[in-house]
This record gives sequence, C-alpha cells and structure tokens, in this order.
Amino acid sequence: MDYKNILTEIKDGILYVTLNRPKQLNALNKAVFSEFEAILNDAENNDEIKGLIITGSGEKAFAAGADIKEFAHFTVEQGKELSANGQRIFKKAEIFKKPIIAAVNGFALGGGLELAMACHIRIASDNARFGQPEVSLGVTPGYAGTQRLTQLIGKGKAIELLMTGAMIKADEALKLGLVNYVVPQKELISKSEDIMKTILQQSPVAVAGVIRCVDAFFTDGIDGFKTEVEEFGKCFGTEDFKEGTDAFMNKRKPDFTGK
Ligand code: DAK
Repeated sequence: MDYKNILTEIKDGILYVTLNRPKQLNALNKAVFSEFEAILNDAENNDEIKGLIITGSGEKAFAAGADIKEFAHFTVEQGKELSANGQRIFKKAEIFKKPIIAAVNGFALGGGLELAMACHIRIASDNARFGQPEVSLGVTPGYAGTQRLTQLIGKGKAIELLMTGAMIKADEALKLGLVNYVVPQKELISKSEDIMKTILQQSPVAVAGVIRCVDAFFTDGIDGFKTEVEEFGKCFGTEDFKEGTDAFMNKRKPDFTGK
C-alpha cells in the first residue's frame, strides 16, 4: 500500500497507520481522508491484518485538526459536504470489525481528537494535548466531536470543552475517561501493542460482536439489549466458540480462527 500522506506497515498482524504531514502537525486534509478510507477498506478485507494502531508522525502531534488552510474558503454547501464525508469515514472506523487503537502522540485537536474518539481505544503519551478548538475559528465541530465527546466524558464537561475550545493535558484526559492510559512518549507504541496483542488473543468473532453491541448502545432506533441477545446467540454457531470452550475444558490456550 502506497499513500502520499499516510504511512502504513503490517507487522505481526497489526497494521500501523501513521498520519504523515508532520510539518503541518498532521492536519487532516481531503487527501488524508480519502487515503484513510482506502486504508480501512483494504484492511477490512485483508486477512493478514487483525487490528490497527493509528498514530501521528513526529513527536509533536497526532493530528492538530482538520486542515484549516484547506477549508478556510469553503461555502456552506462545501462545509456540509466536508462534514458529512468526514463523519461517514470516522463512523466506518467506529464500527470497524477489527480493533483500532489510537496512539495519541501529541496534539489531538478538532478533527484530530474526533479521529481519536472514533477509534475503539485511546492511549496517550504524556505530552498529548486534547481539545475541540473549532469555536475559536467560528465553526462547530464537524466530524461528530459534539456527539462522541459527550458520549465519552458526559455532557457537563463535554459542553465546557466544546464551548471554551480549551486544551487539556493528558492527565486530565485520563481523569475524564477520554483516554484509557497515559504513558511516557517512548512507551506509547509498545503500550498500544500490548493492549492490541491481548485483544488479538481473543476470538475475533466475539471482539467484532462487542464492537457492534457497544455501538448499538449509542445508535438511535436500535435496542442494544436485543443486539446483545443476537450477537451472543450467533456466537454459538461459530468455530471460535467451540474452540474457546474446548480449550477451557481441556486446560489449554485457545487458538481462534475468527470463524
Ligand atoms: N490546519 C492546517 N495547518 C495547521 C494546523 C491545522 N489544523 N495546525 C497546525 N498547522 C500548521 C501551522 O500552520 C504551521 O504551519 P506553517 O505556518 O509552518 O506552514 C505548522 O502546522 C506548525 O504549527 P505552529 O507553528 O502553529 O506550531 P505551534 O507549536 O506554535 O502550535 C498548535 C501548535 C497545535 C497549538 C497550533 O498549530 C494550533 O493552534 N493549530 C490549530 C489547532 C486547531 O485549531 N485545530 C482545530 C482545527 S479545526 C468542518 C468540519 C470539520 C472541522 C471544521 C469544519 N466543516 C464541515 C465545515 C474541523 C475543524 C478542525 O479540526
């Protein structure tokens, strides 16, 4: 896979996705979005890839937001299109059937934080900074920041961060539940790998089911409890379930195939 704005590498079943515009603090322009979508599409069908770790190039930024220089002169219609397109792509990440971890290695602002929030798990380096500064630019967040921040940290603190545009440090993000762990920057990828490897030892079928069930909690018109009944029931027809229970009863480690 060869992209201009994103680096990719597959190692031990993990696809490393590195946003690669370090001089622009990995700001997300249209090209990044379309490359990211192509990467997700490819990863979905590539059996070699079991999970994704997304990070930013350099030591300063995960992504400092949507590319302000690119959208500065957009019309109302272009603004709506930009937002709808970004939301669609980030939703793809949120309901992706393979686990996605955001390794947040610096600024995660605006669209950058929205991308991190669309991932299943967020690990931050101790120099990471988080915020939705869009109001300072005269726009509301456009890639579902108002929705996912509220889901993750609750209305009271979310609306404060969204209305003030304030930036918070990694330790505060941890307290708020915005990130799962904070580690020194040099340990960021290894911590992300540890968590990913633990997930990859589980049944991929069951992990994908968990992703769908959790998403159902937040999806209008879908009963998450019913979704769980369905997902739970489906597992009984899988090879992974037979393998998992057999391994338990025979006191051995399971070897899941994801079937
Ligand atoms: N876009 C484009 N370039 C950016 C950028 C961004 N978001 N953030 C940084 N850069 C560029 C800077 O312009 C600078 O480039 P040069 O001037 O050297 O060419 C380079 O990256 C280094 O940045 P700084 O020199 O500013 O570095 P500092 O360490 O001094 O400051 C900073 C770091 C992160 C505090 C600062 O760069 C900053 O405040 N950046 C902007 C952060 C921000 O406001 N982010 C939110 C972007 S708004 C929408 C849909 C979605 C969105 C909006 C509308 N519609 C549907 C309409 C989403 C909006 C956002 O994400």
